[in-house]
Amino acid sequence: MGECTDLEWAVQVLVNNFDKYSSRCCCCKNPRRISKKDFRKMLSRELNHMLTDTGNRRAADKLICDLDENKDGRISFEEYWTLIGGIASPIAQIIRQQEQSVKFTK
Ligand SMILES: [Ca+2]
Repeated sequence: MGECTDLEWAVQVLVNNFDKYSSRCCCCKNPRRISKKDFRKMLSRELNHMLTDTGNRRAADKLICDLDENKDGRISFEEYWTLIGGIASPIAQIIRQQEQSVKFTK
């Protein structure tokens, strides 16, 4: 692929991160999903600055439980995307607050 825009790059990073931790079931053709164990690994390795308590197993299990909409015990791409959306919204607020405070101090 040639040069990407920042947004295209960001989406690729998110998709690659999902691929890194997800796997396909060997006996069926189901789409890739992240197991609970690998999801905990992903939280503690990739999101330890933005989510608190990522090392806390009980907090991680609760998050998995909340995200696992179809209750199959694994995180699908759609369920993973819900997590990303959930993180993006408070981060966007923080960025806007910072922009506001920069405007006021100028
Ligand atoms: Ca699921």
